[in-house]
Amino acid sequence: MLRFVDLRSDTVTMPTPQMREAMYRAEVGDDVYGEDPTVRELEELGARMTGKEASLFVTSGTMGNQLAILAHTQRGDEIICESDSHIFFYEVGGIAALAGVQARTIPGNHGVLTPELISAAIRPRDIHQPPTSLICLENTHNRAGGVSYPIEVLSSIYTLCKNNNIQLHTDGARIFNAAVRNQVSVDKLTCYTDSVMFCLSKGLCAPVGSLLAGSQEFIEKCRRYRKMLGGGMRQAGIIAAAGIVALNSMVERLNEDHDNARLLANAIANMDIGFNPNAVQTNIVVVDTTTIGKTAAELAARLADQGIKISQFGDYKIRMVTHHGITGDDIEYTINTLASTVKG
Ligand code: TLP
Repeated sequence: MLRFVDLRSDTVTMPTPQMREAMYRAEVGDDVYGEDPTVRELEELGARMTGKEASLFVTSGTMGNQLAILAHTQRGDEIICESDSHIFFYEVGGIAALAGVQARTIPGNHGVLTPELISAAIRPRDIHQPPTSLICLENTHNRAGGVSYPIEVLSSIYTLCKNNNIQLHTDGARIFNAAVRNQVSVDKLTCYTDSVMFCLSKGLCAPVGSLLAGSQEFIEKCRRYRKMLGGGMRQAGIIAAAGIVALNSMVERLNEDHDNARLLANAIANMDIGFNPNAVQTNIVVVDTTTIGKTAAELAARLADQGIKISQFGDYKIRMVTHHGITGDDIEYTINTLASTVKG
């Protein structure tokens, strides 16, 4: 029987039996009235873990990022983000359409911005120029292949922001992968940002939802914007219950996904296609297919014939993401299939 291995994304993870049980038993109420005890518990847990005053349960990572940008900026402002960041690349132009801000994009070093790069892009006070009001970092960086920021870089960027009276938002869709990679609790990363969005529905396996954390005042603003955008959910405790299980029991196991990504990376490095395995730090493996002599589409089709699904990240770029649904055997099968596809 053909094996089926879905490496397209960690968004394909399924809720665990413990999550389904918690969802079934969840106490619920109308969350727009602030009466859902399970949502409140999740939001308190998210705030506590990130060391922030408050957090807000939102439908998706995209909504969390967009609310943060709405709340941190005024129309006509400029925000700084990395050229390949999710906020710039994948959020449907929301920053322009919703917040009315423009992006100053800077290519990072494997997705990582430095204080020097950011500092050079901050606008001077000048009637002709838009004010820089927000810096957005992505940790881990998706398109760069799951790269995590060194903690000292986060700290110096935060200092730069404070010195320039600029807010700092972190797209931490996979911030728990970054925390596990750095062997620290997540608050050791989030102490260097004014707000952070993180996804419950990726490696942490919850079926739906993300949290946005920050100061009480910021979260109240975001709560209003969430309502404006139609994101006020009612008996949302049903899904929040899975989020609580995700935060309490799914963080440490991300190490397994990182180990599997490492196995895959080391094997690809042996395929003589100029792949640098050190670029892989967490659960994402991005491979340039140019030296294989095949486009991403060709490779994706060949692998799909063998039951392996991957993402195309460009004409000559593929992405494979390890997650809870991927076993060591799946990785071995992927390595063998990839090796013969690369040769053939
Ligand atoms: N990323 C998805 C796709 O949109 C590309 C994926 O499969 O990786 N920030 C980052 C860094 C993300 O990777 C994603 C999702 C989001 C935000 C948005 O989260 P959702 O999908 O919940 O809106």
